[in-house]
Amino acid sequence: MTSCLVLGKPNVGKTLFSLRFAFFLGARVVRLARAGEERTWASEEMAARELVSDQPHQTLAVQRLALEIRARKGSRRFDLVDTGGLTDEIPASQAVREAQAETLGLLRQAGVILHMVDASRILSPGAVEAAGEVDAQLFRFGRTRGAYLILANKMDLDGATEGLGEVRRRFAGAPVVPLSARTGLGFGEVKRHVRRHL
Ligand SMILES: Nc1nc2c(ncn2[C@@H]2O[C@H](COP(=O)(O)OP(=O)(O)OP(=O)(O)O)[C@@H](O)[C@H]2O)c(=O)[nH]1
Ligand SMILES: [Mg+2]
Repeated sequence: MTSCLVLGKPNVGKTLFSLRFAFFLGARVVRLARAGEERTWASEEMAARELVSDQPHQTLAVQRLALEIRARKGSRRFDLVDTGGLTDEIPASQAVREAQAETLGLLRQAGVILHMVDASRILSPGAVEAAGEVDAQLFRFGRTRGAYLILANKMDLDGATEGLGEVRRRFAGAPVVPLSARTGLGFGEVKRHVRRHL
C-alpha cells in the first residue's frame, strides 16, 4: 500500500490535519491502526479530543489511516501516516526516541512526503514548533523526491502570513501549501498533490 507520511516538529498540527483530512476525503469514521491495534471513533471531534493536544510529543507511535481518494478515473487507496514529532536534539525520553526512530525508518519507502511546519511559530526562537535543523534535513532529503510537499500550517493564527514568507525563503524550490488544519484552508490543494503522486 502506498503511504503518505505526515512529518515535522512536535506540536505543528500533524494529528489534527490527519484526522480532518481523512474526513475531507470522505471517511465516515476515524479508523486508525497504531502499535498493532485498531481503534475507531465516530467523529473527528471525538478522535481529536483524545489524540490532539497542545503538549508536544502527544503522538508516540505511528498512526495509520487507510484512505481512498476518489477521482473520475476510479479511486486510489493509500495509507495516511501520522507520525511522532521530530526534534533537532536526541530526546531524553526513551519513548520519544523510539517514536522518532520508527518515523525515520518509514522515510525511504514513502510514496508521498508531507512535511509540516507551523507558519505562526517558525520565527519564534526557542518554541518547540520553530523551524530547526531537522526541518533543513527533511527538506534536503525530501526535495530529491518528486512527491515532497511542505504544509505551512496554522495560517489562521497571527504572524502566520509573515511566517509563510519565511517558509518560502527557507525551503525555496519546494512546493508549499498554506494550510490550516483548524479551518480546512488548503485541503483541496493537498488532495490534488497526493492524487497526482499515488
Ligand atoms: N490555530 C490552529 N491550531 C492548530 C492548527 N493545527 C493544529 N493546531 C493546534 O496545535 C496543537 C498541536 O496539534 P497536534 O495535531 O496535536 O500536533 P502534532 O504535530 O500532532 O503534535 P505531536 O503529536 O506532539 O508531534 C493543538 O493544540 C491543535 O489544536 C491550526 O491549523 N490552527
Ligand atoms: Mg500528533
